[in-house]
Amino acid sequence: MSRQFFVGGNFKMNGSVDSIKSIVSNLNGAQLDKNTEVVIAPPALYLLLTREHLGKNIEVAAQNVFDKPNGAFTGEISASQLIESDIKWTLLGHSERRQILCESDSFIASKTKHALEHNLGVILCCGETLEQREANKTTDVVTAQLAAVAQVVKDWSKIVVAYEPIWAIGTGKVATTEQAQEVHEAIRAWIKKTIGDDVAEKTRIIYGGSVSEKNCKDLAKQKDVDGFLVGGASLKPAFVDIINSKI
Ligand code: G2H
Repeated sequence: MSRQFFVGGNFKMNGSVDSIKSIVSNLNGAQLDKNTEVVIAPPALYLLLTREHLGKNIEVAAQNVFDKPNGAFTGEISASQLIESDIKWTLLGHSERRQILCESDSFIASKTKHALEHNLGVILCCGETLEQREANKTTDVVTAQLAAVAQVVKDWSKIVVAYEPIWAIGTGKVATTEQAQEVHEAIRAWIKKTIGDDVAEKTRIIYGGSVSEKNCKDLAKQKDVDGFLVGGASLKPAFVDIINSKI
C-alpha cells in the first residue's frame, strides 16, 4: 500500500518574528506537491504567529509538549493549549532533547501517550549515536526507544516515526541511501512483529539528519523512506525542493 509522503520542518531554536514571517510567506507562495503532507515546527514562541499566517495546506507542530494537563508546571505547554491554538502536531523524542535535556525513553513515551489522547499527531524521533552504530547496536537502540512507546500506546495511527541517526544531525554527514533504507526496513519489521502487519504497512517512517535539496531525491526513492524531518534546510528556500522531492 502507498503511504502519503511526509515532510516536517524542525526549526529548532532558530528564527525571529521577521524570519519566520518570511519562511511562511515563501511557503505560501510556493508550488508544493499536493501529495505530500507538510508540517513545520517553529519555536513555541512563534507557534501562533506561524499558524495565523501559514496557508491551511500546511500544519504546524510544537517541538515539545508536556504529559500533564494544565497546572503548576512552569515552562511547559499542554496538549490542550496546542489543540485550542490549532496546533495539530508535536515532535517528541528528538535526540537534542534526549541528550541535552536528559529526557528518558519512558518520559518520551508518557508524553506521546498524553499527546495522542488529546488527538495531537506525534512525530516520534529515534536514532543512535556513532558509538552505538559502530558497535552494531543501531537496531537495538532504535527499537528500544520505540518499545518504550509501544508499552503505553496501542493506537499508532497518529504517529510518524522519524529515524534520525545522531551522527548525521546538523553535521552535513547524511546517512547513505542504503544506511537509511536498512534501518527503516528494520524499524518496519520491528513494528510488524511487535504491533502488527497493518500498522507496519501504514506507519510513515521518515528520515532526518542533514537532509538537503541535494540528497533528498535519492533518499526519497528508498522503499521504506516515507519522507523527511528537516532541520537546517527547513529555514531556507530550498525546503520547497525537499517537499517536492517526489516530483
Ligand atoms: C535532525 C534534523 C531535523 P538537520 O535533527 O530534526 O536536523 O537537518 O539540521 O540535521
